[in-house]
Amino acid sequence: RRTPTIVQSSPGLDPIVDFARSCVRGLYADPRTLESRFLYDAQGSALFEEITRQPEYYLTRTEAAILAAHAAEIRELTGPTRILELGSGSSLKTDHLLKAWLERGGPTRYYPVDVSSAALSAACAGIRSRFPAVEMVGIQCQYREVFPLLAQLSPVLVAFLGSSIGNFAPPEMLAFVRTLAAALRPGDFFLLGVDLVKERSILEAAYNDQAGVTARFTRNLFVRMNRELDAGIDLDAIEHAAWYRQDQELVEISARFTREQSFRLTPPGRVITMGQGDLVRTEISRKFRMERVIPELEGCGFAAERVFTDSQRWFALLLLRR
Ligand code: AVJ
Repeated sequence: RRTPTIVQSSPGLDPIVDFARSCVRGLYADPRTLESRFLYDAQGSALFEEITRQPEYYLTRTEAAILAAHAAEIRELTGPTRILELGSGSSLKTDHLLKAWLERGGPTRYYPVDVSSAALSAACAGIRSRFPAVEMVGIQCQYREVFPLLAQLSPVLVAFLGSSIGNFAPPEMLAFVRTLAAALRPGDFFLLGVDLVKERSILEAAYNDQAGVTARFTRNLFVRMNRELDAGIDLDAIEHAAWYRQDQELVEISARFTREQSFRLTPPGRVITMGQGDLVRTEISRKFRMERVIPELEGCGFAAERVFTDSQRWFALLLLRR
């Protein structure tokens, strides 16, 4: 039995210190925010997987159906590239891509990238058992840390699925796409999943599931602060809040404090006071319009090769060429 290979970026900063500093910075900011990347510890990644199975959360299901229908065509268009997936999570959607690559023969090389080592090991073990023929190296790091490796992996398809790009504010998204384009070689590909603008009720249901899994996902960030930063936050006084902001075409996800409380994050040991009703934004999830996002991506150095969508036009998969 070969065990999955996972490489880790050299930690420049102690992960606890990184988390603590980020929380202090965000909780003293106006409006208060926490960085979404910290949602994905082992529990958070497992909770996100559970979100993708909720009936209201149409994104994963819809994207998987688009991939199932078009993976072979995508492989036709890209040729036998390596596949590097950003934010691979459980990588189940990736099965469709790997199947299409394997069916055409030749080596299939897959590089899942994830910040969560638990999610990455689970994803690698799953792929290894379902696709023993795939040559795979898991890379545990933040997205931007992988950019310097891309030129060596060319010809490569970078997959960024699930509308994870929607977590970035507009300027950050543009910077991210430009940096990616600069790191790729001409002729390489970028496969991007984007959730599309739709009716408010559908969007708000997706981020407020009946079973309360999304609420547990939001609250888990504070569970993590208690565990890793010894914060002593009263978790019963935190509720999940998510609504669609039509003006900005994004779902804003926050934690709301239902009672006043003070807590301390160690290091650096600063006291934070939250008032009753105070909100801490944990995520934005942007919704896109095809006619706007495609020119934007083209302005960053990509050419739209093909656009795939579902019959309801709820979600789009964009195949872009560098
Ligand atoms: C993983 C960022 C795509 O925005 O839909 C789902 C995260 N948060 N429910 C999304 C999420 C709450 C998800 N992304």
